[in-house]
Amino acid sequence: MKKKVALITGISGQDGSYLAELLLKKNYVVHGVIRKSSSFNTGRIDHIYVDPHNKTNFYLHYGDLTDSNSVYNIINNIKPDEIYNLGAQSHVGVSFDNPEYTAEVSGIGTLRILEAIRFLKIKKIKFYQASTSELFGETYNKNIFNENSKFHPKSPYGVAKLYSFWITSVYRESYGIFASNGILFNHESPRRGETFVTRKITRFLTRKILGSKDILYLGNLNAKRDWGHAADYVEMQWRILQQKKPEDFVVATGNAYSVKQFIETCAKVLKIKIIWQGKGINERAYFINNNKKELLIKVDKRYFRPNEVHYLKGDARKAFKKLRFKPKFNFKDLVEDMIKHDLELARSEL
Ligand code: NAP
Ligand code: G4F
Repeated sequence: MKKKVALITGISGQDGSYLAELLLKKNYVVHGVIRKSSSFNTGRIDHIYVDPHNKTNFYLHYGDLTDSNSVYNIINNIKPDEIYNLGAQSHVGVSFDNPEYTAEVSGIGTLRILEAIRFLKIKKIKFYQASTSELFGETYNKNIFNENSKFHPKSPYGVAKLYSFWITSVYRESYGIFASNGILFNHESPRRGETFVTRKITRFLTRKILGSKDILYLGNLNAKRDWGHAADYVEMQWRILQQKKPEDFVVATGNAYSVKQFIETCAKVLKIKIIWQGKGINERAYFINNNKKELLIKVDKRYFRPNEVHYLKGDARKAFKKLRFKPKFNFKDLVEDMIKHDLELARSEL
């Protein structure tokens, strides 16, 4: 039987690397788009690339979502069965500093792919758009968001992704392209970028218990997120494209925890005692070790955003039913997985 061919933008990112592994296990030929960078940016996929088993089914191409020609040429050369558009400037905080670039990559980048599919008239292509819970932004009456909830993005990233969400829907309705949005709530893993809050915390705490003298500076400790595991969520990305008809799905766990609760769960897993003192900008966490109190975490307003999404919790009942979504990792499993990995990493750095 002819193998299915997938193209992944953002293959060097957290989700891209898990999705590539998943598709290779499912016997796909996987092509990925990587950017030219002055330093190595393929750390999450090097193990796939060097594995001799993947010699004839894993390919990387230089390209960029800001460059229409590269997007068009890659799609034209590969003629994939499925395209997963995971490439993005994906950091909400950074999007306030680079709003135009964020719009180009995370917004117009999606249009560039859809336009290539339209021009090339490759009917078989199924398109997945990495949409996000950042589309919801504001909490109105109900504290839980589903596919029918109102959108109210609160960052340049959220607005760029809102464009992508709607242009995906418009190309589906206007041109009959199989194009679906996965509206994914936060998902983390040991491969999460180190500037996102969960990984920033697990990297810091695991170094700390091995003797680091550093202090961690964080922003809003009270923000709540619905945190799942990336390995579970890429399976849903694939399942969304295996449906008979293109549709949009919310993917979430249905539980929300604050940044502070994330820290406390890490402390429990690491069996360390921390106490909190002060309020607001003066809030601090201390590490209690042999009855000695050592400063661990301080709030730093440099990490506050000009506009904050305070609360995100998803209602994924549609995905539970239609995609048979059953996450393997709960919140504690996720924290344990990240801590275990980062503890080994910290030890290897000693
Ligand atoms: P990530 O780790 O930040 O990965 C982003 C990927 O996009 C990287 O491979 C990056 O390449 C690539 N990229 C950045 N700019 C690009 C450009 N101009 N052209 C082509 N590729 C570019 O993000 P992630 O956590 O895996 O998330 C995957 C997707 O899901 C993103 O679109 C994100 O916005 C969306 N999403 C994520 C979450 C979440 O909680 N993780 C939730 C909802 C939606 P480099 O490695 O070279 O930087
Ligand atoms: O880890 P974060 O930066 O993730 P955020 O902003 O929720 O965005 C992530 O999830 C979205 C899905 O909802 C994705 F679309 C997006 O691509 C990305 O993957 O921040 C989480 C929360 C925020 O409220 C932030 O203000 O943590 C708060 N926070 C507190 N201190 C911090 C910090 N965030 C970061 N990055 N760094 C801090 O020091």
